[in-house]
Amino acid sequence: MDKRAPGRNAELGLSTRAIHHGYDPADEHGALTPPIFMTSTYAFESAEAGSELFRGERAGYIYGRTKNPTQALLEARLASLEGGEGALALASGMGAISATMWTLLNAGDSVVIDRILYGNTFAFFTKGLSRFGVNVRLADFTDLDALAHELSAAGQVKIVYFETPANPNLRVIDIARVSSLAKAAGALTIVDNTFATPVLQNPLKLGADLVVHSATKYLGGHGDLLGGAVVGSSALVERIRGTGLRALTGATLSPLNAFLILRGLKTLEVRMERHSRSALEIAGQLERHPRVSHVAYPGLKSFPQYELAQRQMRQPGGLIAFELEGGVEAGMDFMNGLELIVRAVSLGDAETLVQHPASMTHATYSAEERKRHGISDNLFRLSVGLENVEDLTADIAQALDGLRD
Ligand code: 4LM
Repeated sequence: MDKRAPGRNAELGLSTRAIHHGYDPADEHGALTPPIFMTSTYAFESAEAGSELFRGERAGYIYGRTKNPTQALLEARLASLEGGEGALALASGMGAISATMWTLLNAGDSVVIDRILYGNTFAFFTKGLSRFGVNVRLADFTDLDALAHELSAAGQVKIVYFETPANPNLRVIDIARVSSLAKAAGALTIVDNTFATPVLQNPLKLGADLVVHSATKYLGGHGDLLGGAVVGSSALVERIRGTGLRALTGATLSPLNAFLILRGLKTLEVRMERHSRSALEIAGQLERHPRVSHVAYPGLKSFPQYELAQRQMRQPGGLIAFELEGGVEAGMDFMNGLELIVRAVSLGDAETLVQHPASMTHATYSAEERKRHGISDNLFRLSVGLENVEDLTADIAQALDGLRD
């Protein structure tokens, strides 16, 4: 579409770009759907051409670890949706995060990370990178004074890293204000936009330098693949491709999965609307139920950062965190009492999923760390899917009503 309407793409709507950007059927025998290039390597026109490709004197494909045409189309679309110059597709969200950090950091560098992160991201920083001489410091990013203090106390900070909404308790971080504090301190801001997706917010437009994604979640959208992405300036993204992907992780997305994510992107906007609408209804149902002691959902007026969420996010998203009267035991009984909703980690799928962060996705935090960081052991997380909402509310009602007194 960019070829047929050069210069017009920026004006096109998000779904239009998710469906058309970067592909012209005329280039591929008129095929409506872009082909999957299942190839590991590429034939060089001549021996000299191969050498020129390696020296960067000629554009083209060399080997599938770093570039593939199906991935390239996915990368163009993700860059367009997030408002970045470039994007890099990787094998998983953890692949995207590790390739990025290993490219940008050296032993002796400092990073400041938010206290609430997906469990394995937290482990990557605090138990992984820290083993290689990176100084990993933690701050509560909802407290901007504390963050500013940490930025000055840590010496020169290279990277400021957070998720918003954060996994698992959905705390919302002010992207514009954190980015400007980081910039003033000479640090790059990196935001994990997995929970929101580019449909709900665009961190790059609010001052962030890079966005990372677990494409396993909403971008793929169907629970049938693992994938990841990094989006930002071409210079940063190409550095991550050349170092973090090519030499340090080899975390390459398969062409088939690139195709599946491209397919998922076509319905991303309509899916996010449905996820958000159903989640708002379910969050209200939970809030009204006497067995539920706490509900965290950015679309509820009772959410402590409701105003910020309204300002920063176009819709509140599909994830809800909640606690029941009776704590973990009641929550486990609730999970076991569900008949339609599936007990599983991950999120962003068509199926509604429920899990217990303290013993599942956030078991990488010690009990002491969870307490210190404000991740309640009683918290349960619901990823609201695309089923008919009345079937979901009925399942939740019967599981809550079935709890022992
Ligand atoms: C989960 N999450 O929470 P891969 N960033 C965020 C995430 O939630 C995740 C990743 C990165 C869950 C997985 C089991 C905000 C993952 C890591 O799983 O490596 O694609 O993404 O349930």
